[in-house]
Amino acid sequence: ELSKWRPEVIELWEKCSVPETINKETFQKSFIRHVNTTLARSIYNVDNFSAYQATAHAVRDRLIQRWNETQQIHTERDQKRVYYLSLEFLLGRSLDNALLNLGLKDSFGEGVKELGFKMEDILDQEVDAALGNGGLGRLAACYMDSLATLCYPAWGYGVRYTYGIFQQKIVDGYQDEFPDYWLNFDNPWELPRVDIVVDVQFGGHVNKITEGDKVRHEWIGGETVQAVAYDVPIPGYGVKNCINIRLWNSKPRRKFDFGKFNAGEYDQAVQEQMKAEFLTAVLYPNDNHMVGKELRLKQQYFWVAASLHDIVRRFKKSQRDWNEFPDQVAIQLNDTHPALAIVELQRILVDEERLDWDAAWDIVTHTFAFTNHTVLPEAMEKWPVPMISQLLPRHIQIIFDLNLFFLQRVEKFAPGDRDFLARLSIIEESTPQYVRMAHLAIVGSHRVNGVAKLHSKLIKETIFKDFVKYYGPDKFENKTNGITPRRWLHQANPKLSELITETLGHKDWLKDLTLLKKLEESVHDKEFRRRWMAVKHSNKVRLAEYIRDVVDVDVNPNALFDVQVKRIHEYKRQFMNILGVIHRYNTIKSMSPEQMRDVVPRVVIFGGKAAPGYYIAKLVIKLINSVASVVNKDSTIQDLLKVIFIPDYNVSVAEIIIPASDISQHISTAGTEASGTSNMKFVLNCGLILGTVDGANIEIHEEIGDDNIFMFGHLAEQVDDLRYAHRYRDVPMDPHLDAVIKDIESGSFGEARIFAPLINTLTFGKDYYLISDDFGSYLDAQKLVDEAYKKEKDWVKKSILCTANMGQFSSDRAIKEYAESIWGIIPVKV
Ligand code: GPV
Repeated sequence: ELSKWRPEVIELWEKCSVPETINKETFQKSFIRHVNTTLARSIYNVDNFSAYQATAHAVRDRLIQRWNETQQIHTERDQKRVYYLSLEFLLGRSLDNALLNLGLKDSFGEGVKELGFKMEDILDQEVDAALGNGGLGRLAACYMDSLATLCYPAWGYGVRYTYGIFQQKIVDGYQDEFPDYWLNFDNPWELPRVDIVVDVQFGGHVNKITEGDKVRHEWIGGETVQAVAYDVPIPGYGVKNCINIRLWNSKPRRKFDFGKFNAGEYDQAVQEQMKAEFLTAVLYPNDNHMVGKELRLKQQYFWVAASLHDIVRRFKKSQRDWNEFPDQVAIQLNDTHPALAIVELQRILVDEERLDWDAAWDIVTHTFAFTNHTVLPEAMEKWPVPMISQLLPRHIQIIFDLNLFFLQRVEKFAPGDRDFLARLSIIEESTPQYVRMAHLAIVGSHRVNGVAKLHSKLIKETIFKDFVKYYGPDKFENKTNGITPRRWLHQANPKLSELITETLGHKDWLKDLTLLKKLEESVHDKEFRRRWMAVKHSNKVRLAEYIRDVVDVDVNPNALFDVQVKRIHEYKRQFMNILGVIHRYNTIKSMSPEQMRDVVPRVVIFGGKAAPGYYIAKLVIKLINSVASVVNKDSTIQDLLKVIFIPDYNVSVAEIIIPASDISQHISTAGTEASGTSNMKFVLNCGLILGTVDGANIEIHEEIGDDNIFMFGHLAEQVDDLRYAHRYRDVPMDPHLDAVIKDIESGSFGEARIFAPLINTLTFGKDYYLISDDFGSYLDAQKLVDEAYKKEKDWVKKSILCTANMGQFSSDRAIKEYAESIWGIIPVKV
């Protein structure tokens, strides 16, 4: 395609595109140029925010270069690519991460200092990109970091929400939600691609056209919404590779309804236009919970259709045969949110590319793979057939056809077993009928995976049991989650990172986390232990300052910091934690001064958002704050206990909290937390954990050993029987729990009637999450924590061994496993 230019032109391009060397001086030039031109400001009015913008733009210039080179070489080599489809990418801030991954932090830091700014202040200006709810969205972000760092040819596809996850404020102890209008001041981390626009169709009808002995289908009419691409560059660590997340934004078509316009209904014509923009306006704020809003289904199809169009267009450029599609393209479905992609690809191949049905289906099933992230029934996506029919009339036909052919094969496998057929069917035969998205995802994929060993075992034994019978066990795999050590240690905990690098004598551990193992040798080194503790202490001081700023409470950095930060959910049992806090409070209050001298002072820290419609979760927040306001001003307990609820927990707040924890809680009812990923972040940052036998806690336990973790509670295999007992027998409540409940009911923490619905979950609600069953062993485990914390030397050793044994939990390990056993892709290094 170069041939259209004269040689002199090409030469000039080459001369002008030599990348500038990057150092302090060239950075400063670039900074000032951006202040002057991009921001149209001058030395007279640069504040910290413009300094942030100018620095971000200077970094962005370098990212774009790398991004271009990466795309160029990936196109040239034309290797198989993976496309990671995720409705959520919880990226957080980008500047610090980009500076560290590009190795520019020191030189740029010097550069801004000489210009009269502090890098810390500049970094603090950035607003989080919070296009996700919790673990699922953050996992996607960690995976993009690893895909870039390991040089895989990969793209992310997502939605550019105008409003990310809501901001949480606490008013009178209750959660209030505020819109997260994160694009308020220009976003330097995205490149608008006004030239990349895809038409997405909704509604209309299907014509069946017979041509000889063939029939084809034509989907026409309805409305069209346009998808515009915004590209977000993701730099790898210590490599030139820089990959792309393409986020789609909806906008109205430029042509509009002139019929209405001419009829004098100008305002109505404009309103219709505005509706199109609304499609990508807001991220749905539910975690592990399905709410069947039509707009959400529209978002899903909009994003899937635009992404597949893009993927198919890229494939077609290479002029290959369609059979080669699965050799060039792997598509990973992050949960069932993008499951319609399976139907859309079949539609493109059959209706538009005119492949025959079976050939098309063979391509589809060799292309897709599906990750499941939960076994909770309320989280399983299903959409009413009438809703899909209205919005996507051709897709619903394809779904019924796929299901028919699938069930015909199942019928041959299990002749006459109608119940088996009904259980496997993609369609739930209720009134109205529903499409079960997980079933669609399994039938349309060649591989299905869970996200931790226990979870992957449970999906095979419970929700997908019948599919295992039909397909055999090999279609189902485990890929234990991982986290990126770049953000979650190097960036969030610079002091620990430095100490590790100095001790090991290299930085290679950031690309091969198993090298941390060597830290074990230093546990006997007294000076090393002193420095290790000093790092933890200074991180606790940093958190204490943050707590003073946001909630105006003084906490003692020498106290044991006990943290539970994650989405508020009944299955995660923050309720059990705060009930335990009340028990501790009452125990201390009943002590003599001598006894009190033996108590380990504790700061119990909570953080997390509740879905706006989740009444019980919101009451848990209220209870935590009510307990906090009583405990924190009770001078009779001599600062032995403080309770803090940190508002608006998000990625950048997590970066302050996690390095400062002594102990963190991961206490879901066994079998309910698919994996958890913050458990990995805490342990990597040398915090011990108190956890149930659930999710990745189990594998962390295996790696770090019995002495360095506090595990308690019933096992997943006992849960059914325990629930049965609550349902059909009179199970006496744990006596300590009973005392705590009576205390709340007596009004010790404010008007008791407020908390009645919460307490009812334990009684009338049959204690579905088994708080009473685990309460005794929970309190016992907490006692062990206190005793262990008193033995300072041993505690530091445990802490070191935690970090040293976390090698397995890098997202690099996880991504390599996906690449090798599911996607079949190889690195292409720039
Ligand atoms: I489904 N997860 C989430 O954050 N949101 C969801 O809607 C669903 C799952 C989480 C799981 O709860 C975690 O256990 C897991 O670690 C995470 O997904 C990543 O796999």
